[in-house]
Amino acid sequence: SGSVGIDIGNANTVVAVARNRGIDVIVNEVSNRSTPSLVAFGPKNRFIGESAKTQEITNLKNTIGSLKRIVGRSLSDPELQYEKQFIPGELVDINGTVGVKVWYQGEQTAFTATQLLAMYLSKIKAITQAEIQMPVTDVVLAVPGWYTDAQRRALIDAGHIASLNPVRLVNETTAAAISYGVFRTFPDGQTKNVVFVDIGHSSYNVSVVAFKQGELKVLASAYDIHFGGREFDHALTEFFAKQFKEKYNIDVHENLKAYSRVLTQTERLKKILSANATAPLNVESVMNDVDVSSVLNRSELEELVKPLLDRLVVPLETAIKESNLSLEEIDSVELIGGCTRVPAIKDTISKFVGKPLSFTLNQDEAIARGCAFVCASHSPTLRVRPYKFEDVNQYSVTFQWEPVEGEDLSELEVFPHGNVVPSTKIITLFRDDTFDIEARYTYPDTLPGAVNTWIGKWTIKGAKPTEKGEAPAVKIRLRTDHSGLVTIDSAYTAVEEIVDEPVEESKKEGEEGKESSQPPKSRPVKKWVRKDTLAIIHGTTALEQSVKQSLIEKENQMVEDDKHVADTEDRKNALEEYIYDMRGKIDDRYADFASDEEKSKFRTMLDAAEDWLYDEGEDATKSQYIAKYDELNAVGGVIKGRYLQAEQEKREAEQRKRDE
Ligand code: ATP
Ligand code: K
Ligand code: MG
Repeated sequence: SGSVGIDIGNANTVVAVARNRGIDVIVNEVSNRSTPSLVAFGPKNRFIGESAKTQEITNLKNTIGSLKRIVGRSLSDPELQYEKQFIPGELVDINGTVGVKVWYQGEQTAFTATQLLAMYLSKIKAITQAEIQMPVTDVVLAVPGWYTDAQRRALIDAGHIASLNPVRLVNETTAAAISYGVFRTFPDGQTKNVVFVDIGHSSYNVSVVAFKQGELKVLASAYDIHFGGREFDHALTEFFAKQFKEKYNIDVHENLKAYSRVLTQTERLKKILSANATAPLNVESVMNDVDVSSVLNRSELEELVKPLLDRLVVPLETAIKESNLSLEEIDSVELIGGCTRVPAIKDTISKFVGKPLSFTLNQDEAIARGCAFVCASHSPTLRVRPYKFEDVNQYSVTFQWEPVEGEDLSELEVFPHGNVVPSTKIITLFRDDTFDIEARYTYPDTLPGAVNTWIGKWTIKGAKPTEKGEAPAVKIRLRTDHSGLVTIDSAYTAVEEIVDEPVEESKKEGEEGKESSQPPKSRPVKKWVRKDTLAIIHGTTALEQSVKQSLIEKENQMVEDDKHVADTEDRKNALEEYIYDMRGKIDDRYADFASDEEKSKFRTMLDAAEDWLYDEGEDATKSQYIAKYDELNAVGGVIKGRYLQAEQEKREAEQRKRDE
């Protein structure tokens, strides 16, 4: 299977694949290097990616975006109130997680955000497989560094539902840093400090990264989760909405489609203003048969988004401060993400850091490329240069337990903010029975919007009293793993025993290699000796295996349904084409190969089939189209056969002539 990296953007998703000769970004079915992150539903099938974008404006409520923003959240999350302004569909609760109501196959139904993301990933998988002509299972997915444990687990679940194997999650700016560092040389012993700024459609992430030859370390990261191109578009669209109310007496807020069309044109205008001083905006017959038009210049745009621009330096300031580097120690500032094309953003950042900005990386593809590299390094078949990278823990994690008598501690902040990721810490509890350990985020206020602080509960089974009737020491390996997931790796009982340990004698100069006549010295030391491995029952926000299995089956069924609809459409097109093709040829190429009676009969058949296609055959089944095709071809095929036969004889006769 290929080594695939996926940067799931809120607007566009980019896929890169690592092969022996390097890393390539793959193109989708319409040859684009990125695919709209949308899933839509119709009367018969789903539309995902490009096809979802094409039908978006005519099917707004059934076209779902913001997938990465809602996944792993519950309906009661206050953050979803903010998110609602970008989602025309209705959000609902499905077993404690957020879902979206849609019309699909003629019925009102709802899918969880995890399922919707799985549908999207399933399409991305199909696009990738078609392009690389290889099965795809192992993938590395990029996530915003601000994702919590629940969001990370939900994304992994989505990957599984799409029959993918997410071997690892990598924070987006870290992935960009990897593509920056891997193919660069840093002179011996030298460190280079680089700030990565990614401003995309929905979020603004910054990381300060220290590079050395063959490795990188993320020193600090900071975020503004409500800062991206969509906030710009929203501010500008509100301005135009107000202007149109005064100028044309229409309120585009009253009409979802009208608002959406203005929004689309506003985004276009915004992009034009990144390269031009002024830009026009026109929407024909936006509502009530009114055509609207306007014009905006760059300084007006900057004024309208001033509240956003005023916040721009905050994450930058935070990350640099936490990295303990001074501005002078920063060697360069690399910009990625579509929104960093806005001149005012570039100017403000450049002014703040007091140096020119760098655009070394491909700003749309760096993250996916970094992920593909990481996926390749996990692959047993691909050989890649070794590269070490360390990330940083964003949210402090506390583990807690029910204390037993004599125990004064019931919780411990194990992985503080700023801690290295991945990392392991062993704690010791004295227990002689099954017990639970839970993890939660220590500081709710630091999380990305108010979320449940609970991370998970692990039940550790099988500890028994020792021969002396005492509770044995249980060593518990707590971990933030390489995907940023909080977990308990293993647990085992251990006893302190006196062990003889050889003493390393410091050899005197000149004695090197001399045989020692004395027996090797050893001394008794107290040491923890590992005894029984204990079973752990994991209780996290991840889906249970049985639930996941049934969602995998559902997804596979929907893929089948989509395929069936696409096949039916193909058969219908084939029939239509056959009718037109044969109607032309019967009086031309095949004219001499059928009797007048045959031709007239065939023409009648073709006419009838055409009438059928535009009547009840408009919406027929796949087998009906096939049957109709075969019926025509039973007659047409014979005529065509005579023609081909004659052509063959002609060629043979010519060949004989040449041979003579
Ligand atoms: P996220 O990283 O938030 O998940 P994403 O990765 O999909 O989202 P990008 O593809 O990096 O986002 O950027 C998309 C955003 O960049 C859109 O809001 C788009 O309007 C904006 N954008 C793209 N080109 C330009 C441009 N020339 N000028 C201004 N903005 C632009
Ligand atoms: K993107
Ligand atoms: Mg992005």
